[in-house]
Amino acid sequence: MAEQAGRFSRRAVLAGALGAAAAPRGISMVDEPRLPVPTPEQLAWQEAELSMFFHFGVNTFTDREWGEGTEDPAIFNPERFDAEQWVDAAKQAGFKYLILTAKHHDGFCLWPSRHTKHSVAASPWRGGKGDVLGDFARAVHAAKLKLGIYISPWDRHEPCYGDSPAYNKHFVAQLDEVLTRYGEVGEVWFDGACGEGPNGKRQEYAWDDFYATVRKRQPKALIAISGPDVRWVGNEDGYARETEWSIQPAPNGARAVVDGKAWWPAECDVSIRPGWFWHPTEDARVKPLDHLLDIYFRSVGRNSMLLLNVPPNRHGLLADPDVARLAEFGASVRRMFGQDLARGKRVTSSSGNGGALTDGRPATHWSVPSGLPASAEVDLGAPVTFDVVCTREQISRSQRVEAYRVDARVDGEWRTLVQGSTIGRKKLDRMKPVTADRVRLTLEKALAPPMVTALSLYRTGAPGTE
Ligand code: FUL
Repeated sequence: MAEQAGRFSRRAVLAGALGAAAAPRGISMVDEPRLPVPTPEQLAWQEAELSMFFHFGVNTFTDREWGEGTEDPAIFNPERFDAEQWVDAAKQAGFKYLILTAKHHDGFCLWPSRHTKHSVAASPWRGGKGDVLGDFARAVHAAKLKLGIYISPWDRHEPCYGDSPAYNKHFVAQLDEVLTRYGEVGEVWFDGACGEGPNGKRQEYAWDDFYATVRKRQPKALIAISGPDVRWVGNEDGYARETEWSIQPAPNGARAVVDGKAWWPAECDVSIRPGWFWHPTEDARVKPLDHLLDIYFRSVGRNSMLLLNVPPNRHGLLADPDVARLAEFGASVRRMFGQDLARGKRVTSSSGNGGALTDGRPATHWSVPSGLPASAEVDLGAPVTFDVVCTREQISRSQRVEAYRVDARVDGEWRTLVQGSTIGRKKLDRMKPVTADRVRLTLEKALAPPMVTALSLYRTGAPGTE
């Protein structure tokens, strides 16, 4: 019941964006239309592809998903806590932004906050001198990865919750702490969940104050989910839609608005286990490798960031099955995309510089100044077998392609392999293995003159290509 309320609230915050699967209207293909583009931080974030969530706190010790706020800090004692172990496992598997639940809905703070007694300082762990967020931040920075902080506005412990001005002040003070004590922060993750306060009053969050605090203290941090820089994809399965636009109706707080639209790319959150927190019975329910790879194709391969949750256990460590699965996942992704079979192959295009598609250089793109459809044909020289076609747009110049097609010449006959819609940062199309000596990309419809940086071919053996 409560859980439903939380999910609904987050949806409500995003109402307007979620229905926007279709192309943003009102823009026609003219020479250089005004389209929103990513900030440098959004661009770097999208290039990173993989981020990891660590749900950890009193729920880890109570076997619950949502705490009540009445948990005794005495239960928090992860006696072998080692943030470096978490960070190593994430880094080896290719994850670049690591986000810790510094405070979940139960209100227990994983850092010693001056504004509440309900924190690690009241726990027996390290004699009350420990700081989970501090150790985590140090390990993330030492590994040269990006630090992310999840801090729940909904707080079931804090007595002033529900007295809106008082609680908003309290929350801003806590935000200020986590944003000033731990070095550079790359992402701040706000959940929209908003329950009743103990006094029966409903808390009205002062989002503008929250955003202003982040902008002031960490101008480079992306504000995610209930925030204007990164958009929740709308489910917790890790799946984006086939058609996924980073151009969206501008949310409140957007940095740059162009004709009512902003750059608001999607993030796909999902847990490696059934729950967000660690539960003793779920060590045997870590998602199989094929499931995780399928998620990769449906998130990263659909113009989105994957945010995979891996919850530490009561020892304060990632459990063995999760560590093993992450290593398999990282190795599989590296192997699958290790060799681009189209790299360096000759391209003939109906217009523009099609050669940019196979030159392996992200900075160059095939630019089609006017007139669609336009096509570019890759001569593979000899029959080549592949099962994934990867296309990429030059998103520093916005997202433009609305419809494309991929055809291949198999035994002298052309056949259509893909009839697609959006491309965006990266589109991965899976198929049964195809052996072809020529592959043709046709751009059929676009908001503006398309700029496509890459057409790559891979033999992956991935799930969905059997
Ligand atoms: C949800 C929360 O209520 C869950 O507990 C979890 O933190 C998930 C990522 O977001 O809305």
